[in-house]
Parts: sequence; C-alpha cells; structure tokens
Amino acid sequence: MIELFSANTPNGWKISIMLEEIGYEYKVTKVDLGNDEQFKTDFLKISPFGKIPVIIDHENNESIFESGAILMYLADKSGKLYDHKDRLVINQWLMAQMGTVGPMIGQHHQFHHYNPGKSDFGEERYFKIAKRLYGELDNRLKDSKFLAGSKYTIADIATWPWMARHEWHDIGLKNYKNLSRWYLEIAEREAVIKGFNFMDKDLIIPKP
Ligand SMILES: N[C@@H](CCC(=O)N[C@@H](CS)C(=O)NCC(=O)O)C(=O)O
Repeated sequence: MIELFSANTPNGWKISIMLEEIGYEYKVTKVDLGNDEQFKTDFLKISPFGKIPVIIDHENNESIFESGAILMYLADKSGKLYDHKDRLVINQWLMAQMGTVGPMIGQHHQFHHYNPGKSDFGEERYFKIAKRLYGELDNRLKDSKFLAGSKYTIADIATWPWMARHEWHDIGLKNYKNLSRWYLEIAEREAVIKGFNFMDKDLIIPKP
C-alpha cells in the first residue's frame, strides 16, 4: 500500500492522479501547509525540504520525496506511462515541468493570485513568464498530441495540474487552441477527475 502525504495543490494532484491512473490502493495523509505541518520533525525525516508530496511505499518501506521522482518510481513499479523506449523525450518534458513550468507558474501564483499589489516587478515578471510558457506549451502541442509525443505519459501528469489553476493565471487558456485541446482531453480521464478532487470532493476541474 502507498501512503501519500499531500495537500490540495498542483504538486499534490500530480501524485493522486498518477495513483488513480495506475490503479493502486493508497491512503492519504493530509499535511496542513497553512499550519506549518510540513516543518514537523517527523515529516522532515521523509521530506528534507519540508514539501509535499511524499510517498511511503509500505510494501518495501521506501519513502520518496520530489514529485518527479515519485512519478518515475510509480511508473517503474507499475510499468505504466513511462515507456522505456520513449524515456529520453519523456524525461525532457518531465524535467521542463519540474525545473521551469512549476516553479515559474508557482511564482505567478505568489505575486498575481496571493499577493497582488505587493510588488509590481514580481507581478509583471512572472505574468510575462507564465504567458510565454502558455505559448511555448501551445506550440509544442501543435505538432504533438501529448507533451512527449503520441502517448499520454508522466510528463503530462506532471504538467496538467498547473494548467488546472488557469483561472488564477488570467492568461486566457481558451485562446491557446492546442493547449486547450490537450487540457480538455486529459480533464476527461476518469483517473484525472478522481485524482483532482482527492481531498475535496466538491472540487470541479475548471473549463478553459
Ligand atoms: N519540487 C517539489 C516542489 C514541491 C512544493 O513546492 N510543494 C509545495 C506545495 S505545492 C509545498 O509543500 N509548500 C510548502 C512550503 O514550501 O512550505 C516537488 O515537485 O515535489
């Protein structure tokens, strides 16, 4: 059994969606970020940077932090969504999410959504970067059905939850035809619907 330490955020959704996709039984342990539970001594033992998500695989007692590493672990364990022959391209789009899409859009959330009016520089900088990312993802998805090619993979599972916050971005997802097509196709998957509202049953995936 997998124990998922998580919260209701894009990085959290990545792993609940993956667990639903591979059909694993899992138990969710909520980490209350607003109350700094991520900095408790016991949690820091399995998450050295005090971040969710983390999993413990109770079959072998392995604990894993960092969502990209967790996705790779679960994909390897289940033999799903990370085809060996496509790994070079999957890794690139997965790492692009981990190193660019998530951190940059995360900053856009901080300045534009959570703290508007606190820093013009921060708001403008990350709005511009997030908008550019929409265009770059749209461009990729013009020629490619999914991020890493013709198949849905862990690269899509890592990236989609960030776009599921598009209402916070004020960029206008519907104006990005290819990105919207990709977003909607993934939004219809049963595993994505279940994984998205793993902590809040009333949460509905926002339309573009
Ligand atoms: N690179 C990490 C980022 C994880 C991350 O930033 N998690 C956020 C929630 S989305 C968090 O735990 N924040 C708590 C904090 O920074 O105090 C991953 O992908 O797992």
